[in-house]
Amino acid sequence: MDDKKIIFSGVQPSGNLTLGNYLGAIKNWVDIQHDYHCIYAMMDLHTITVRQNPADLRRRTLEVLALYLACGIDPKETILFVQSQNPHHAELGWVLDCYTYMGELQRMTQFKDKSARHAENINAGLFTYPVLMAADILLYQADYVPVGKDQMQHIEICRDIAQRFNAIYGDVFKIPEGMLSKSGAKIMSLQEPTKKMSKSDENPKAYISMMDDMNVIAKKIKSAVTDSEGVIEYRENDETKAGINNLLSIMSAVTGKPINTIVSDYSGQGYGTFKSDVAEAVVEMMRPIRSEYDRIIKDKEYLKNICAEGLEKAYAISGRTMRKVHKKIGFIQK
Ligand code: ATP
Ligand code: LTN
Repeated sequence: MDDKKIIFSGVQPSGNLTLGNYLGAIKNWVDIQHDYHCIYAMMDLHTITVRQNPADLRRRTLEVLALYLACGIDPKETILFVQSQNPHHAELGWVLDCYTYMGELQRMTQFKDKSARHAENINAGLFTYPVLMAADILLYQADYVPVGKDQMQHIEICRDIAQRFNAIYGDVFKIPEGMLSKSGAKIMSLQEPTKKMSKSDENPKAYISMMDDMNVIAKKIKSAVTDSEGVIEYRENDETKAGINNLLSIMSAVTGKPINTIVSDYSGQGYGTFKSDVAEAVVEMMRPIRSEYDRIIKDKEYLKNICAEGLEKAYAISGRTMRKVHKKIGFIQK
């Protein structure tokens, strides 16, 4: 084994991926893939914490994989697999449930948000979601977990659970660290820019889907909510500037230019020109990804083969951790 560190992350196939998922997570995965051993999964076990239509879930799981590939993830270097196909995730999830306190889970922001949004279905899986996520990460002894800002609280609880377990049984789990992308870690809704852009928002104008047509993307950006001040300036803690702050963050994440440079490039200009330029930059970034995606998604055999190969490698790694856990806890070896 070389001394490259291990990366684990994943996205739920709960809807069409958004510009937020891309800029906050996947783009970063692509940028770092040669410097680490990377393992990325389609998190379908997490997805069923909210009711899903089975046919849609099946289709979306392969769509998410096709998007990872279209964005530039190299399946020869990276392990890609479907979470539910590796039984170790649910298995370690159960064990870790017994080392997690109700009080810790009650504090999770995502649980509070999702239970407010799905009041008719506040199930136990939604509650223990972060424990399953901890199992995902700890199974692979990951050093880093590249995610958007909204997931950092889940990384913190993962570290707490791992440290608690290690304190009892010795060094079983590597303690992972979250990894935020330099820009784009939190892309906001285009309609309510104080809320994060989310693929499950009921208003499709609020998010840019990776599946949107290029003219739809441009239209959504041009009709993004801003303010009436007419000044292009980044003011982090000023809520009235949330719309412009967000467009500046998007522009910066897409072009790689620092926000300050963009602000000075547009000094004295109106929102119209700025929005058109942001729209064009996003469209130009998405166009090649879309055409690659359209090509890859047709080849279901290819996609299924990648999952099968990835699963075999993932299962071997997670099996080592699982055996260690069984032994430490006192389960009888097979
Ligand atoms: P849902 O709306 O179904 O909860 P989501 O859009 O939040 O889903 P996830 O699958 O939960 O997407 O997240 C996948 C990855 O994308 C995570 O690393 C998450 O932090 C990141 N991410 C999601 N939304 C954003 C956003 N608006 N800005 C930056 N990163 C984001
Ligand atoms: N909760 C994550 C998806 C996820 C994940 C993980 C991310 C599930 N398990 C393990 C990183 C590592 C989300 O993005 N909402």
